[in-house]
Amino acid sequence: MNLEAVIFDVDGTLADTERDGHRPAFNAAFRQAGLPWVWDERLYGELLAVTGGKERIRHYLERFQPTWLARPDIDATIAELHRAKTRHYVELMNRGDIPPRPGVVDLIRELAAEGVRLAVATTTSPENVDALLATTLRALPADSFEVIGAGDIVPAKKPAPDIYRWVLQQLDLPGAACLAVEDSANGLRAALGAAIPTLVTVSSTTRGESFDGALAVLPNLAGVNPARLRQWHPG
Ligand code: XBP
Ligand code: MG
Repeated sequence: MNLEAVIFDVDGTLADTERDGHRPAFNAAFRQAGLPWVWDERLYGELLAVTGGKERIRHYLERFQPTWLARPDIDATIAELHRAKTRHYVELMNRGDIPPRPGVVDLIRELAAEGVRLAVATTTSPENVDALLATTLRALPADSFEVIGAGDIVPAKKPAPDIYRWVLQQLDLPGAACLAVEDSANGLRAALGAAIPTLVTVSSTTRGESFDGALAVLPNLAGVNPARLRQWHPG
């Protein structure tokens, strides 16, 4: 089947946002709420096993602050912390310090020029995707992605395949006509679960993960063009 669409993950794939954006934003939200919780790089690397910001905070509490989970207002507390985290993340992006990963902008431009359809499938909040498009990816037209699947639009986040299935439905394409680009084992599992051939571009937080089933595993997307994607795509 011809390659009709490429579906990009966001965090770690388009930019190194986990290390430079999400982690500091979580810490800023905790600080602002007067909480002594600090997620250093090592701990954050472990917490990344759980995707989704609200889910990650809950997972942290389960492991390290179990008494917090017994509080009657814990759901509201997590939701408020996460809203604050999103505000800090968007502010951080607006400072403009986070560059796209190598090869990302050229590849997206070249795919668009060849008429390949473009989409996003991410567990991150839609506000975060908008901020990334307006800052890190401002070299691209704002409407580069025809479909954006993000955040709570599906209840089960990666590694569940739901977000990829939702995007396929919006594109009205079978998985075999698409190619997904992911940086993590959770993301790879999600895309393969929706029967989408998947290329992996390893990020600073996913080195050392295992990527069985990927079409190829690359250090980044530098020099990757549509012709190479078609070679990898099973066709
Ligand atoms: C990204 C994530 C996200 C972000 C936080 O995974 O796991 O949860 O860390 O985003 P992927 P929110 O790259 O596979 O999409 O705080 O907005 O949920
Ligand atoms: Mg990712």
